[in-house]
Amino acid sequence: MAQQLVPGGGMPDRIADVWGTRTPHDRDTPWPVRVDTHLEEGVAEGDVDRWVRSACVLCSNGCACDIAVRDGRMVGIRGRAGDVVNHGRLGPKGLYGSWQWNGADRLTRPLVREGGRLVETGWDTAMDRIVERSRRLMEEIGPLSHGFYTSGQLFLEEYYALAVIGKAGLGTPHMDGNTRLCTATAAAALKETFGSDGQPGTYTDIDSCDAIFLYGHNMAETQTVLWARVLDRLYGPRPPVVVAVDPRRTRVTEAAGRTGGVHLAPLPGTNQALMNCLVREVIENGWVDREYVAAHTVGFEELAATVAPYTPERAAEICRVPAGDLRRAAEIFGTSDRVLSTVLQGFYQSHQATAASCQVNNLHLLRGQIGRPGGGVMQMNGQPTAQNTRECGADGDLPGFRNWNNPRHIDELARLWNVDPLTIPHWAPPTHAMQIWRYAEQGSIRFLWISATNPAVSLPELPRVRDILRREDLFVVVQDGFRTETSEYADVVLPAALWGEKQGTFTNADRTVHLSEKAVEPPGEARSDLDIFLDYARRMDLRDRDGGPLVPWSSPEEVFRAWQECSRGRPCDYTGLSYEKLRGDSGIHWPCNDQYPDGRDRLYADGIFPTDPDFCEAYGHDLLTGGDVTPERYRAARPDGRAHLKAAEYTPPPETTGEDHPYVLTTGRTVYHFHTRTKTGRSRRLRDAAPGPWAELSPGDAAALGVAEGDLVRIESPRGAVEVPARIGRGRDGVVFVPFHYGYWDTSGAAPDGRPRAANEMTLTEWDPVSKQPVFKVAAVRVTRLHTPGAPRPAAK
Ligand SMILES: Nc1nc2c(c(=O)[nH]1)N[C@H]1C(S)=C(S)[C@@H](COP(=O)(O)OP(=O)(O)OC[C@H]3O[C@@H](n4cnc5c(=O)[nH]c(N)nc54)[C@H](O)[C@@H]3O)O[C@H]1N2
Ligand SMILES: Nc1nc2c(c(=O)[nH]1)N[C@H]1C(S)=C(S)[C@@H](COP(=O)(O)OP(=O)(O)OC[C@H]3O[C@@H](n4cnc5c(=O)[nH]c(N)nc54)[C@H](O)[C@@H]3O)O[C@H]1N2
Ligand code: SF4
Ligand SMILES: [Mo]
Repeated sequence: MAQQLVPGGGMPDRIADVWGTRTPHDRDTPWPVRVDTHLEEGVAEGDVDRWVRSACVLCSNGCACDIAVRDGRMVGIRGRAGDVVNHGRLGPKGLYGSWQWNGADRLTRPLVREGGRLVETGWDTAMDRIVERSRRLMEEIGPLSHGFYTSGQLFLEEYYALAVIGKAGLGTPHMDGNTRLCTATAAAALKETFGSDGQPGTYTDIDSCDAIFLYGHNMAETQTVLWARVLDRLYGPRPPVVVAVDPRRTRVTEAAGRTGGVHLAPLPGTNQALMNCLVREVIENGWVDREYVAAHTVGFEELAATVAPYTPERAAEICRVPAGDLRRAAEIFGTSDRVLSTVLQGFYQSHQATAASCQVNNLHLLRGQIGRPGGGVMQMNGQPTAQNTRECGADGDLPGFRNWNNPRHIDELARLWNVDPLTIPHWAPPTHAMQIWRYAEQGSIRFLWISATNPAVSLPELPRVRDILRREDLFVVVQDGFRTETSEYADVVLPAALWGEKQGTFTNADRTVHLSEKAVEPPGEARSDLDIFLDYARRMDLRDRDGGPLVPWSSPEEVFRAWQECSRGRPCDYTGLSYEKLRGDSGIHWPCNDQYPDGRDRLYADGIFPTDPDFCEAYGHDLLTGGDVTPERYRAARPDGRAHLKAAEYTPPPETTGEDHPYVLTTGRTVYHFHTRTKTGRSRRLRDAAPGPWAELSPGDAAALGVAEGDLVRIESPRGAVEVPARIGRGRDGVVFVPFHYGYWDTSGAAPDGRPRAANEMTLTEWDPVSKQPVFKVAAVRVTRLHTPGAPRPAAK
């Protein structure tokens, strides 16, 4: 077993060596174990009092770990050797960002707004204010006055409690997660094609694939441990070929070159044209598995007709990639024995997000590459617990992947919760986040409860978001472990216990469920999100139809048991799990039930999909317009267990470049920070590794603009601007990349040096018509050089 002790002294330095030492292996052999450990400076393994079971919550990979506790404090972390997900490994965020914020400037008491300022108070005062406002609005306006904007970072039990409170207690359809910004398209693409959410593939597929396609997914930086798994195949015998679709040069796209694969670098916003071409090529060249398609899919004729005009030459012109590269990529897909695909934000955060992601599913169905070892699709998640937001219905879904448009599914929930079915909002789809913010802007939502997300940095078009949060008629509750850009607008701020300070379960991107135990006490009066939600329900006196308490639970495990009942018989069946079982060697995949007592790692091996009209999660949409497919039309298509091959034309992005704004802006991540940095920004190592924002320009564009490395540049869209140093190198001509991690720590919209720097100052309020996921990856901007560091700055305006 390899050991990577990463001691406090800083060697081996996993900032410099992000993926750690290689442990190469052959195809179809198990990924070797390598245990990564990091302890606080001055702490040796022998000093640790206890190791407490958990899994990392700094991305969707869900690496299993143990938290080191000493004198009641978290002092280190170690990967779990026996876990299916990571085989002991951890990445830089897991090692240096997961617990190092403890002891920092946490929220320890509730805050309420008094005379314009936030002041500390006790829980009773804070909760009374919330309940008083909530009751008044419920009486005067009704449930439509209430909106809940939650997260992909709470625990399953917290989402389920919140979902029941919102849907069966208050009866508001206005509940969604920041998962709308993150994995709404993963869910949508899975529903459209397979009839329900649920990741078909599993990480083990990496160990046996012959080709791996990454679509808009910078896995090397955003799922570092998964990339280490890929690297260990690339360095071993019989490595897979890598194909990467990304406008920038990244470690992933470099691997494509090295393995004899292809790097396709489309102009941002043109994925659908590229995908239509790949699908066309697979069909035209006779690489389709006709038998599989006939037995297990519907919609082939329409798909073939839609993609027919997308010749490599036509796609090359739209996407500005060489036609030969498109042909080569299609050939690799069409002729490899076992292909694994992963899809993420380069596809999801665009205007034809669901359409393009469905084409990835289509390629797999056309080749019968699904549910086989090494042959599968990963419609990735990003956040650690996004899967649970979706399955528990704390987003725009109903619990247990139930269909809002199927009255029998509503009746099931009503029976389970013992409420009138009419209480459960189902006259229209649940409200998506972008619409929730719109209702707040228009004044119909008057009460907005924000938990575990920082929208004043992460939503698009921040000048607008700040205006909404500032509205006098909007009562804002913010529940977080820290003060954030968003909390500064709140009427009430609730101090939440964070990871390591509370117990609960969560599910990663390949459906592996982990139990995270409480390692230490939360600081001051901070409480778990579950306790806060349950306290609200008690104070609101929410009751079922017999007058009993609607949410009678008091511990996470009780909520978990209630959730298991809710999941019974659904695709995400948890009935075979228990906290005790999750205390075994490894996390366990759902479904886990009588049929699959140890969990099912790969779905759809039998070619039977959850598309039956009585069972499916959704009847789907027109991919181009987002128009609903009616239940009648869906039934008439008789999918009955077959998957849908869905098609759509390419359309140009909502904002295109012109004379005023000649560059395309795209945004994303760096390996060293997580989102708005509330945790990683409090870790010295990660902060030092990436202390501030920048704009990445191609060498050609930099030369044309007269910009040298480090020069301060102003990037400006029709909505806002940032002023940040330039980095030269990895973009394609015409494309500027800005990381979205850097906010302000106060509400002014400018950093301490007075310069705006949040990427979302510039992004636009547009979304994919099906998934409603915002378009973070395309905006039109102009670029101006401001000055060279060292040279005197222009006088302040
Ligand atoms: N280090 C780190 N890891 C993380 C996170 C983090 O904040 N930091 N966050 C986690 C979360 S919540 C998420 S959602 C994931 C996101 O993980 P990723 O999706 O891998 O991350 P991004 O950087 O947002 O975008 C991926 C790539 O999309 C490319 N791209 C931009 N526009 C286009 C386009 O039009 N077409 C194509 N094909 N590609 C395009 C960008 O160049 C970028 O390299 O990461 C997770 N892991
Ligand atoms: N321009 C641009 N914008 C983007 C993206 C992009 O690629 N480009 N990506 C989008 C994506 S994919 C995502 S996921 C979002 C992420 O955006 P956010 O969700 O806003 O980002 P985070 O910084 O993770 O915010 C989570 C907050 O929850 C708090 N928190 C953590 N754990 C807990 C807990 O247990 N309880 C409570 N109550 N609070 C907790 C943290 O302190 C933090 O303040 O950003 C989106 N915005
Ligand atoms: S890959 Fe993701 S889950 Fe694993 S250690 Fe890194 S941040 Fe944590
Ligand atoms: Mo995300």
